[in-house]
Amino acid sequence: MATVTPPIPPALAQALAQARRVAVFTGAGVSAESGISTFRDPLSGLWSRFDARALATPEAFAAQPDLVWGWYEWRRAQVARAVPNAAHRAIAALARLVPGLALITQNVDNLHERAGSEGVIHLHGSLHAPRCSACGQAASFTAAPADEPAEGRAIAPPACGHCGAPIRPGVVWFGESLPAQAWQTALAAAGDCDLFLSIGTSALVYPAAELPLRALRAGATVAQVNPAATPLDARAHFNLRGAAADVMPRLLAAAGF
Ligand code: BV8
Ligand code: ZN
Repeated sequence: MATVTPPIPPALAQALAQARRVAVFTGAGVSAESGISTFRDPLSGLWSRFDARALATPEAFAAQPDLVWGWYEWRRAQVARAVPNAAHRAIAALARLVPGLALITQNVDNLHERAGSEGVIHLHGSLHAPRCSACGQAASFTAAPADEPAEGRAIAPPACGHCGAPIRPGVVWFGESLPAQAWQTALAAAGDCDLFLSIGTSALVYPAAELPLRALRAGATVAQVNPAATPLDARAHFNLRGAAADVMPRLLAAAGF
């Protein structure tokens, strides 16, 4: 993808410099420059190699637990090999510079945390919070992810130590509700912020994609960082057509941070 380096609009830099409460909303694109596959990019997107929407469902896990668990273990290995990029680091730095910052992510990786962000709101769960598919008991990984599980390799999920049912990934699958606490916290942050930054998301998955619209309705300034257009383009006040790891450090610098 050609990296463009859009200039930072002075009005956006000023909005960030003066913001009292900032909500940052991230999707797979913020981890793309760390080498984590996004869902939709035609070249590397998970969709192109797996039918991710077919795998990221309770029905798929019930029907093919080994294939689904193997896919998530492959993704967990990908994350373990990755390092946070300049976008993750700029977002972590921003939290130390503005009075109130809420970081809401759709991602299931732990790169925001490894960049130093705290209190990350995971709307769609985490690769690092496996739990029993029956009794819900939290499980811990018995081993590091297989070094290089071949994509699509089936791996039998471990059995729950409490009830013996298969352990499942701690993510929110399509058709499943979002964690109530995370969703309520994210809604409140979107409704309360004066600047909402949507970074690296195709803005297609609901209800998460409601958040920038809620911020708009509440009168916040909404800016988007994405090399490609999304349905949010028509509504956002600012569309920075560029890569997050390039734009985010420049946005902080333009704001005088
Ligand atoms: C629910 C965890 C109901 C698992 C995920 C029709 C209309 C509206 C909604 C629906 C519908 N049919 C079904 C639904 C509901 C469904 C949904 O929204 N489907 C979509 C596909 C239409 N939603 C659900 O099922 C949700 N639950 O609705 O529950 C309910 C209600 C009450 C009671 C019971 C049930 C649950 C959705 C959560 C699914 N889980 N993830 C896993 O990871 O495996 S979603 C998953 O996909 C991600 O978490 C993420 O949210 C989404 C992918 O989106 P992005 O993060 O945006 O990534 P994507 O690849 O799409 O885009 C990357 C972007 O980055 C691109 O724009 C690209 O240009 C950009 N980019 C690339 N490089 C860079 C970059 N940007 C910046 N810098 C770069 N370098
Ligand atoms: Zn159990």
